[in-house]
Amino acid sequence: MTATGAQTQLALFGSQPAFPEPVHVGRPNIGDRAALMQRFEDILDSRWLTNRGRQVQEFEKRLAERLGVKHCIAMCNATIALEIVTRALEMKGEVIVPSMTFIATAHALQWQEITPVFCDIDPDTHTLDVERVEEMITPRTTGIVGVHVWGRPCDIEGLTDIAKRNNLKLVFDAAHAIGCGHRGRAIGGFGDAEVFSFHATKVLNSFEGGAVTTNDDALAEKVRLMQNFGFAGLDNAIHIGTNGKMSEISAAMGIVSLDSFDDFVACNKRNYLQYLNELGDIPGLRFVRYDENESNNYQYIVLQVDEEKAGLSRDALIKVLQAENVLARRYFWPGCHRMQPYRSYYPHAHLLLPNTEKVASQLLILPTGTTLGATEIATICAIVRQALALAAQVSQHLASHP
Ligand code: T4K
Repeated sequence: MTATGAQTQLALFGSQPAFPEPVHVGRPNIGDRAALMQRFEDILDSRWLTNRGRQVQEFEKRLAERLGVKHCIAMCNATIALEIVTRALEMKGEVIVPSMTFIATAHALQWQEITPVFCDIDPDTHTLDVERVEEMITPRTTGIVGVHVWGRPCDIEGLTDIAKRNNLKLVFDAAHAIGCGHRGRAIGGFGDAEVFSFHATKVLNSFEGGAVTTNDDALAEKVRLMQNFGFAGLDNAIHIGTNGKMSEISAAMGIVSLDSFDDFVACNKRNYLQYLNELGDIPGLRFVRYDENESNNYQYIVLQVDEEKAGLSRDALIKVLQAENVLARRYFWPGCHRMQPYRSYYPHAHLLLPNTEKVASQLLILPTGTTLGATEIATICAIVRQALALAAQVSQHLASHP
């Protein structure tokens, strides 16, 4: 991918976009292709394509070792993994979740006719506000699903304490958090269970995929049963179940991605530091920062735009970027509570979610990952700087010509 240079003329004024091809958020990282092809050959030769073959077993073992957790159950995706683990934990009635998350977190509950009760977030961490969680508990509450959004851990101790005191199950949606740590421990072993996503857009991908991790032997056994139709041996279903299995080809991709994981993270970190360096001091722009005392995967470049100080709204900035072929995203706008079916079920939910509403209206996600280099990032930063400088000129002009 080539860009036309850091001192680009904005396409808004009739010139060519800075990037001839779209620059996406979520471009997949791809590891050693030869190693991947060899694994594909092995799968075909073995004629064992799914149902916990060698690749899935190896992927699960390596993930469990890396995360320091007793059990890792590979899944076809994180959404099904969330459905299975919350069901295995017998969550029902109401479950407290943030609205500031991908819709899958809420849908995994609603799909089972569990009511997702949307709770507000802390405006700085973007994760569940523990005090608000406590207030949302009712006699129908059976659990909490916290989300380590952007890979930054929830207030794990606070949520664990609330869950214990109120006899609630606690699951973490760790879809963003592979390779991230909390107080020196890898995400993966907290709560009753954690759920990862290895979707194509994630720092570690298996095309589609996910995993449940837990240190609870009985829960792991139940999740394994439930992901494979409840089968305990041949022709013997002993439990209700579904099909949550990961295929061999996905696991092969996962293993090859794991082999290159540290390189992917190093690249993400380089990109993140460049963005901070080039845009970090601009009034009205604030990047989500990662705690350098912990492990991070730096997979999301999250920029918060304060329109009053920046002179340009988040949505206007997105439009400028799009005109330049930079397809920034508005994760997680407008919040689950403003999407269906929740918008119809709870039309007043926004009244209890002021921080979610504000944050969701200000965030934009910028492209990163191994497909981007320093030149492309410099160009993206130049576009942002130019857009803000132009907005400032326009408002100065308007102020001096009332
Ligand atoms: N919990 C949380 C907190 C999550 O963020 C997610 C998923 C889940 C649970 C559920 O996990 P999974 O069941 O998916 O394992 C994308 C992903 O599809 C989704 O997995 C992810 N979160 C979410 C944050 O992003 P969309 O609707 O934005 O996808 P889409 O098709 O617009 O693509 C996103 C960007 O990636 C685009 O710029 C295009 C680019 N892309 C996408 C694919 C698939 C590529 O460049 N190549 C590709 O192969 O949800």
